[in-house]
Amino acid sequence: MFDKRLDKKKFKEEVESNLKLLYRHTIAEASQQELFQAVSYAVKEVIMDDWISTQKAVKEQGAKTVVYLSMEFLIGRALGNNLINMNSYRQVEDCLAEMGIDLNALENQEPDPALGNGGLGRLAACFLESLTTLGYPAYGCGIRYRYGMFKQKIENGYQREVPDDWLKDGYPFELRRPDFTQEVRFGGTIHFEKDANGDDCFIQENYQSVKAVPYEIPIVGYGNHMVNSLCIWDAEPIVNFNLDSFDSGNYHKAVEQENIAKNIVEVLYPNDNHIAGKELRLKQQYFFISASLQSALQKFKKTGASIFTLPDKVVFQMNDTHPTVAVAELMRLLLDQEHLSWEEAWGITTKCVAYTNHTIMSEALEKWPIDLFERLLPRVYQIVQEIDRRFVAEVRSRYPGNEEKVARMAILYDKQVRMAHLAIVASFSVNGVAALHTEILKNQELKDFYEMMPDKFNNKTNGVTQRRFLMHANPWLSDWITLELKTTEWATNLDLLAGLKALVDNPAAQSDFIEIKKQNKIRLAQYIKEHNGIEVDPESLFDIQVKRLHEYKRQLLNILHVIYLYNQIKENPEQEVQKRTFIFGAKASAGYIRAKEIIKLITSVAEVVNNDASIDGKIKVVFIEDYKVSNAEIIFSAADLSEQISTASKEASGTGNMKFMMNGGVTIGTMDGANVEIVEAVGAENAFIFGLSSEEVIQYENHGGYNPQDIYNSDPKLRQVIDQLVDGTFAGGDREMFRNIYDSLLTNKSGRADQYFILKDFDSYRQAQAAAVAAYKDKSAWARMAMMNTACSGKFSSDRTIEEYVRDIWHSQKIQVEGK
Ligand code: 26W
Repeated sequence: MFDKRLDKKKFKEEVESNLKLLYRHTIAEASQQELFQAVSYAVKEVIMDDWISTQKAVKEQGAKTVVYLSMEFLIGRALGNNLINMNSYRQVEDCLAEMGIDLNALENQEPDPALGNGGLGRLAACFLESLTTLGYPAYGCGIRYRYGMFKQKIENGYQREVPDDWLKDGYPFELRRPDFTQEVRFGGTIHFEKDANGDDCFIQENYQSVKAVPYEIPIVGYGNHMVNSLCIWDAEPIVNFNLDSFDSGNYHKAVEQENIAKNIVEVLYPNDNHIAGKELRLKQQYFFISASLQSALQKFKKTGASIFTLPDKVVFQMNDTHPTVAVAELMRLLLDQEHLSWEEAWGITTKCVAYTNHTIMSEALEKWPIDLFERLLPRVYQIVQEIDRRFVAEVRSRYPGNEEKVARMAILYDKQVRMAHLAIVASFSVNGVAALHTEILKNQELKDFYEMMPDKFNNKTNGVTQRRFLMHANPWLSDWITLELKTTEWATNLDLLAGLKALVDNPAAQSDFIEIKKQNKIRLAQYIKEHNGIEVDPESLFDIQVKRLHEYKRQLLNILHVIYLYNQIKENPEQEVQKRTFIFGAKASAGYIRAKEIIKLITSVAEVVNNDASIDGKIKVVFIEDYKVSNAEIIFSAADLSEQISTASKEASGTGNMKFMMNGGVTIGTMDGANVEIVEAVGAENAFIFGLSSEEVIQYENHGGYNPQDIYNSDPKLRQVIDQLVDGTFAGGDREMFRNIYDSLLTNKSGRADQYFILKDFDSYRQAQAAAVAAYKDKSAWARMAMMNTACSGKFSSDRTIEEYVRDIWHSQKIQVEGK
């Protein structure tokens, strides 16, 4: 159905007029980028009406708003998805075609806004989209980083980081909202005075301040005319640069303010699961939190309602600990600006904030040095001290004499502010992101807190939006599903995919499914040819691992297995083998040396394997440069096998696993994170599970690890693989290039030997791989398996996740928006 407001004639005129206004160009003169901008503005024009109606409806219906606080929103490209959600993709495609414009090419002109690192940021984007599609009023609050996640170039097999200047051509979907500017203060000194009413009044002096200016990006709901906002804050100097000022003191001050402001939002920290503890990051956190909370309070106060009803109208969901300073900032606003008592302010705060934990990796747990925290945020620190004082008193009264417990649980400890503890103490809800993850939180990492406040803890298994990862990413499969189910309703009710189970044994349906997969593999093969110059065979088994590079995710296990296969093929040249393409995509944090070494190993193995004529192209290895949301969309749909092979207990949930599953990728994985629930949904016979269980891993860890030497000595084929790391096979004769990786597997030079149980799980992984290849030989059986994965993926829609958050945590209500 063509959106009425998007009538063809008007739309064409709009595009032409935009070209003229923006560039003084006609269609014939315009570049692709200019066309992208003009078309995007024409689409935005339509979105605007719904955006206005949504704001009006929220106000009139007085519904509770979910404020999703996150340092990261990995939203990906907007044009195509907005059109899908407006039910106008095909029509606009046709309309543009008539004008001689290729929509797909225009989509590729859009920068891929990468304001996030990986899973956590992408989850935030899926959540906003689902909230809107389901009709819940919501705001995302984050930072308008000048440079997002770096672009990755592979040079000589190594990763090089290139700045992501995503705003250079202008971003058509954002809207600057200067009238909602806020001031954010850092540093200085504080003292209190009595005001006219005799109330304590905090005075902050000699502070530095910056202006926080919001930009809003529309989040378009699917087929419901609802548009929520992602609000990202930019920093500007308070003292405007004054060229008339020849007073050098002022001049310097002005330059200084300008720099402070610029610095704050300059760049996204590209660390995933690892904290650097940098002052600038704390500044970023406070900057966007203070601005977001001030703005939320202002909006609330405009309604004239009593401040005590705040928890009925807004809930702040903290995406990991990164926004946790919100707890103290909300207290500060309620105490110092609203002049509430501590008990009153605490009563409100603890009904408004909730916390999601996304990782148990200890190096990711945020702790700030007290001296830094206090210097940067003097008043906020006082408040944290008071929260800590009261909490510690409570622990002491609950567990008299148990000072060890106090030490384990305190917020301020060992000269550090433990952000997770602050978040848990203040939140009315603490959730993990998959069933297994939540159990580990309750029974291991956060055991003390769970024992003291069990009611707060709950699980919300992650999900992903099918609008982006199926409808936009895989139009062929989407059309087929609609045809078979005779409805498009699965777009908003993914459980309907279960209807496909009736077809899994139907030969015609199987061959359709195989054909669609093949088309997607051809599309990816073309991308690889264009971007890597490598020829891959779409008839080969596509085995794909795409995700951030981290030792716990074990890309190393995958590539060691590739080496193993390569050796086997070389030793047995006559043996029939399944042709396979191993595809990797992964960014390493700039300072994560081991991760970078692993990238170099993958690209080096690719170099040798792909150029060894003796193996006759039986296996190929591809490292896709610059893995990001936009190319992810063409990668997921092309996978036969989905690699989800983290060390059990380490991956909180994973969401790529769900994207593969929806698109008919079969999981080869460990019983970790949401894999457990994927296997439960699809049946163990439709996945390839291997490796230690999380209990076993935790057992070993509690007993100092295990001895990889035993395995090295008893498995000659694996030993050969490990030895090849240091015999120059993949390093042009250099025996040192991969020495560190070798050492990490066998010795405890730096930490525990084989900390991630790669040798321990190797044989089990090898067997699972062999089982997968054997299964792949039977085309019909494989098609059945792949179809079962799609059919059983309903649970992993972020719509389901959001409904659970609403039911158990947010208690918000849907609103109705009338389309014009
Ligand atoms: C402070 C540095 C930092 C940055 C990011 C620490 C931790 C993070 C995130 C927690 C990392 C992350 O993205 N975690 C992932 O979150 C996903 C969404 O819940 C899960 O699916 C992944 O399993 C988890 O690794």
